[in-house]
Amino acid sequence: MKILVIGGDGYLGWPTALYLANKNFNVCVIDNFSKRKIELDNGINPLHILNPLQTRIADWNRFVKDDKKKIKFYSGDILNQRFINKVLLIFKPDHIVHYGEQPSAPYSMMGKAEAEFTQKNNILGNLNLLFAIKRACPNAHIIKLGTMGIYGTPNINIEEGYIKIKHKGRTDKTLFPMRPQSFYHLSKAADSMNLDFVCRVWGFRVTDLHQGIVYGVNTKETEYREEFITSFHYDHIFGTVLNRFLVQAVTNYPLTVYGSGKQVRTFLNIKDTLQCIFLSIKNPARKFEYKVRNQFTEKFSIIELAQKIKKAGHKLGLNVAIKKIDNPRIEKKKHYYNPINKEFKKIGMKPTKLNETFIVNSLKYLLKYRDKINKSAFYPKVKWKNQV
Ligand code: USQ
Repeated sequence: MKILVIGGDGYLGWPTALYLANKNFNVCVIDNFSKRKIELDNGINPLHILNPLQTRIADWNRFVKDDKKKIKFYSGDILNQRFINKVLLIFKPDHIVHYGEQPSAPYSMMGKAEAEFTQKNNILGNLNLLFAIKRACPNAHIIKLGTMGIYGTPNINIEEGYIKIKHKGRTDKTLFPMRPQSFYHLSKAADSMNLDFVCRVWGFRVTDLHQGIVYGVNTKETEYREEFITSFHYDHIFGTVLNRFLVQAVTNYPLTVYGSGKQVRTFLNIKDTLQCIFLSIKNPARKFEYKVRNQFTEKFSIIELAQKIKKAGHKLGLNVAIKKIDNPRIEKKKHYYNPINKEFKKIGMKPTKLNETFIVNSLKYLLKYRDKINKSAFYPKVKWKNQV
């Protein structure tokens, strides 16, 4: 079975490619390296400086020896219609795992240029992909990385993609209302609308994974060798909250809780992201089906997370402090939050819980790299209100 991974250089794309290749899927990876450019422009680095993707793939292919586990690679941008057409015509994938988007909410809120780049890259890239699939492999199953952030924080339970509505005595089923909180999250909402549309009109098969906040440094394959490590960020642009708190804890930097910390979000371990991709391949959407799965395992308030890390840090003798700072984002201080995630459970998802052992082990791992951490990248510099 052939699988194309778009965005194979990223935090999730790279471990996904290794994981699927290791399961003997025929994997091809593409990437436009736009995240590396944003890193350069903003003077930020992931924890480990990574070799170019070509080198990492060559290292992997030498390491696995078995031809079935080797990964193919094309460098290019899905904003270039000819490039993505060509890749699909040559490779003819059965499944396309689409991570190839600008993934940072703060980046998208820096200013007009960054908002425009995010929306163009994500929405038009996705649109090009849909047209390329129509031409080259209309039966391919798309597994698209969406986000829980498209729903916002509504005062009702968040269903998986759809909601039944009753209006003036009549009922219907419609996409769940979307109220995203950044230009990045908005781009994913637009993607979802386009994906739903091509299922209804062209008979496409799409699984849209509305994923929560991912945490964790390593997966089984990235631990095989140092060269296989993934792009782990802790800075204020690409670092997500739990990963940032873990890194802050090992450098004695107070955990940066935004606002009251009472905002609640959904989370999952990076290993569970891979499990969810595998389950989505095994349980694909049918023709004309736009299948939405809410992809998370647990929910926590931000302050609850900070307290968990503080407690685990103390076990290691770390002096972890928590500091509430002005929230640079526009978020509700306190809100109802009850998202549903039954769809993955139905198909056999085995959640990895965020327990103290995991936190302690992550801190022990990060302590080894304490001297490489750039503390000046922690403080949030992008303010939602100041966008020009
Ligand atoms: N937060 C803090 N302190 C920090 C960083 C964040 O309190 O140092 C808070 C934020 O105010 C927010 C929450 O933590 O309430 C989550 O922020 P985040 O930066 O971890 O995550 P977010 O910007 O929402 O985006 C991340 C990924 C994105 C993915 C999304 C899933 O970058 O690609 O789509 O998580 S979700 O949040 O469910 O939409």
